[in-house]
Amino acid sequence: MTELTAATRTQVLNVLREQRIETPSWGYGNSGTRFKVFPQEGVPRTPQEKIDDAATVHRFTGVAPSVALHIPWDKVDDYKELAKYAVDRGVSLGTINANVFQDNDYKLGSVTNPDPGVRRKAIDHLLECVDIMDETGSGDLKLWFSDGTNYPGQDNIRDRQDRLAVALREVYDRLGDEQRLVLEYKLFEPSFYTMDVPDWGTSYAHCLELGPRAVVCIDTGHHAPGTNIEFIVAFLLRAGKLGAFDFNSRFYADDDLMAGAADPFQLFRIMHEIVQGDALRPELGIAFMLDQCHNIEAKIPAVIRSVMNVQEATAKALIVDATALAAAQQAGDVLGANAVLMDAYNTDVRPLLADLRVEEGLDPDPVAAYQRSGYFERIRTERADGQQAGWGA
Ligand code: LRH
Ligand code: MN
Repeated sequence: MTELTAATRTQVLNVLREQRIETPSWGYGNSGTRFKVFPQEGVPRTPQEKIDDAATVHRFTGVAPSVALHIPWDKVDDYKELAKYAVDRGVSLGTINANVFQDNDYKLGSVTNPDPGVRRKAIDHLLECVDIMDETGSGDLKLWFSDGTNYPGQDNIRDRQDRLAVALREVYDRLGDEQRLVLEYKLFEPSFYTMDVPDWGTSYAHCLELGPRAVVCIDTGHHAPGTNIEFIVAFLLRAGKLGAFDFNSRFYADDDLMAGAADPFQLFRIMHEIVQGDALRPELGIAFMLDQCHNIEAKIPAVIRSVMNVQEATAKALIVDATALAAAQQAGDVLGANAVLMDAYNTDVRPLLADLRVEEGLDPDPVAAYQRSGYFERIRTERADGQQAGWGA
């Protein structure tokens, strides 16, 4: 149990008060697996209703003031109006996620497709997403490509990298001065032999080639089992190329379960590298987002719980006795150093976070407060008819 001095406690609370966790619009819609998508009562039908749910999460947690959009799942006629709709409800529109993974033309790839016509179509969608960012005032364009191959010989691996580089260059050059390209990698699925951006190294190399406003997105579900993600965090932080996180958790593959649910210790180790790198400061520009699917659990409470899991991992990382840790590391005291970290991890920080919420005028237990609010009962009735939002896959 790590004891906190009053000064440290105040410092930790100040950092936690400034934490910002972006929630995904698609986390409020229906989602599932290839076997089944289970609809739920009260699921939003429009981008506006997804924003209402995101605003509700922010109302109860105080640290989720922006919502990421996915195009075309959140397509509207007037994005300026949608941005105002969000602001009027206390949130802002965040990262714009492009989608070149659901069109029939992209079977053999989007920007890496052997067919130049298909590549053009995909690049035009990415450029359209930058136009949308100009409307919403979003800073980040997040690119994840399902592009890859399923069988050896299916296509030329190097040619696909050349095609990818050409597309990324065109999009990068279109960005405004305050805008960034955030390149997300994924080891496999939906392609099962090669993915064209399979790992952090490939994303990092393309981002280096592009320029300073190209950064890497780490989705915690996109690695081979056993991958030491906090090493990737430390490396990219040192290189100034860590741009964003898609937090979720998994037991096996890209399970997209609630952040911190499957492996809270891993989330703590990741946040420990962030805290050590002093990377929670907003000016570092690292976007902390959730990217999850709530296939069987109630969606809004699941997002609230996930935000709280990230807060708890962060609070544990912030209470690590950095002086004692550095001393033990310098002394080669292996067990001592590990014990300092485990002390913090094994410290119950929930009372600290409950106090913070009370200081911020929030209920100490956001999930219980949401359950008592009647919000679900209201949306269940209001949204009884109409087409529920989903991935449209
Ligand atoms: C791909 C991914 C990507 C999103 C999608 C919803 O697996 O992580 O970040 O576009 O999920
Ligand atoms: Mn993701």
